[in-house]
Amino acid sequence: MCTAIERIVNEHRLPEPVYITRPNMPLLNDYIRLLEEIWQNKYLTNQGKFHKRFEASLAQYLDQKHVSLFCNGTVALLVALQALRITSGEVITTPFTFPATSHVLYWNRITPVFCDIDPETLNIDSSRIEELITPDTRAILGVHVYGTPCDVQAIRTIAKRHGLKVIYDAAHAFGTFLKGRSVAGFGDISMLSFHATKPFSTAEGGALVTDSSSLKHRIDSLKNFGIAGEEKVIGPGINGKMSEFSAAYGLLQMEILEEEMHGRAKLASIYRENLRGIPGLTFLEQKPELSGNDAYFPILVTDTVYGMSRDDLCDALRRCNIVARKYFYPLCSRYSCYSRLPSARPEFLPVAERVSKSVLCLPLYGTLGEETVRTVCEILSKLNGKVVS
Ligand code: T4K
Repeated sequence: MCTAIERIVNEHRLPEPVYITRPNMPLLNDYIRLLEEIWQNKYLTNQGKFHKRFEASLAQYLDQKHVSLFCNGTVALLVALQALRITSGEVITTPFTFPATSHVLYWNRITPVFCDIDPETLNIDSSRIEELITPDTRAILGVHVYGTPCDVQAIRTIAKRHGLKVIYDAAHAFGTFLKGRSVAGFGDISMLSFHATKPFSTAEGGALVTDSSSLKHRIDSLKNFGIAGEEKVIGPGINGKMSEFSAAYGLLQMEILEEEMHGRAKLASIYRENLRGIPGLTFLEQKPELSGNDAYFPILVTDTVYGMSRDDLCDALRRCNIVARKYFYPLCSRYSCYSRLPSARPEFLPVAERVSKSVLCLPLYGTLGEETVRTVCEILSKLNGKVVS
């Protein structure tokens, strides 16, 4: 590492690691009060009182007809495919996502067909979907990456034209609203993740959202071993249930959600203000029609302009105790389990390849101090142009 970088690291190194995220936890005493109720009821899982209350509050907050709670987002997505009876053929999806998105297809014996992404939104490029449709295509699985909605209208039109289902991995999109409508409400089914690393969390947890009563019924039995009555099993289900401990925690999360969103929005605006104009660094611009959740703050590093590669920048930040993350590198299409698929060839995915090699997510969570964000920006500004020897 060159001396100029060494000097910046020594000057700005933070005393403790600053992680990409930290969960916003409710007051312990508030949770203890709910735990006392659980202790009294002795109902720990299987659609108990807290589960019912949490499901209803989420449906109300999202303004959606049906929400089904799950033990995590991955199992929820597995069940979404089963509920739509998509268990063979091909599904068109994005390679620029967390492994779970492709893996649920594989676990359902479906071949993922990777589509390139839009350079503006970093989501599946709707203008490239139709060329990938074959007689085996069953559905489109979009991901609202970093909470930015996919081109939902174009995808709906394509799906209608070709008789395909639409599923959204909305793991990042809880609390985002497009023209006032929850981003969790698009497609036949949307999946939410409430993992500890999300702005809204139940430690582990997730949900499926649909406006179809019959799908809600099928989802609820599939996540409970396929049971549809004491003496009735409608199909090979799984155990995807959320416990009362997570549901009670989720209810308390709803009370502190606004504060978390507010904190994130403020910090994201400080990032934007201070990073704008640093040569070779760009970030996603805010859209007036979108009320976002600031789940992540991704920057894209153009090494030839910034003077340092994304990987060297990530290393330099780590030396300053700033634990930025390369979400999402490598692309799913690069994993050994998918890299031999025809659609996984890098030359078919030029935008996704470029973005995954240049993206870096900076720390962002409600309780991250403003001063820390300013320090991260100062370091990014000072590192600009410092060539790694
Ligand atoms: N689809 C998409 C697009 C997703 O992004 C995800 C999950 C899914 C589907 C699947 O949903 P779930 O089945 O998980 O509900 C994390 C999360 O595990 C994962 O949920 C999330 N996406 C992904 C983007 O990030 P890691 O392996 O990068 O997390 P980890 O353990 O390195 O944690 C990051 C930082 O967060 C830590 O350095 C410190 C902090 N942290 C983490 C945990 C777990 C805490 O402060 N407390 C904690 O309890 O995957």
